[in-house]
Amino acid sequence: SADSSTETERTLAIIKPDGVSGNHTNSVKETILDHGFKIKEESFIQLDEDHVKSFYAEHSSRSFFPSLVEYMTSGPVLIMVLEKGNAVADWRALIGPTDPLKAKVTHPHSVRAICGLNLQNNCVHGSDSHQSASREISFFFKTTPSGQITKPILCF
Ligand code: RTP
Ligand code: MG
Repeated sequence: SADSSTETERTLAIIKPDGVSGNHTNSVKETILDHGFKIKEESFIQLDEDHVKSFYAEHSSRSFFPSLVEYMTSGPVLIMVLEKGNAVADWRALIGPTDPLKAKVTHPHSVRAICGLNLQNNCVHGSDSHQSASREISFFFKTTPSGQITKPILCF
């Protein structure tokens, strides 16, 4: 077959503070592995306000932004680089809709349906496009020219 780099793709997953404090880390990681993703790199980190403001910059003008910043800095998160074919779309499909209360109705087996609490405290993040995945992975991790991921840039 062709070079494996043409068949695999990477995306950024985060287990958010409510997911970590709610003890969902192990079950979410099991779900990830059960669905054929490799966890290429992972790290527990504590985000500060500047990190979150930059990471979620696209939402800076939204009314929920201050609350989102407070939420994402409220405790440690687990950041992971996931790899498989179609990783970006497949991880978004696995986590389900943004609002866990809606997810419970429309996607009851999704991660957010099972582990999410409400529209904000929804347990997990997933990159929403290839461009976002590339930006978000480089936000947290260094990647060598050959594509190998090294330790996170934001390591506390
Ligand atoms: P994410 O970026 O975290 O994977 O979530 P998403 O694409 O499904 O949703 P997005 O629109 O990007 O929103 C980012 C995060 O902001 C919080 N949120 N709060 N209170 C609200 O109205 C509201 N809307 C969004 C959620 O934590 C959401 O995941
Ligand atoms: Mg998003």
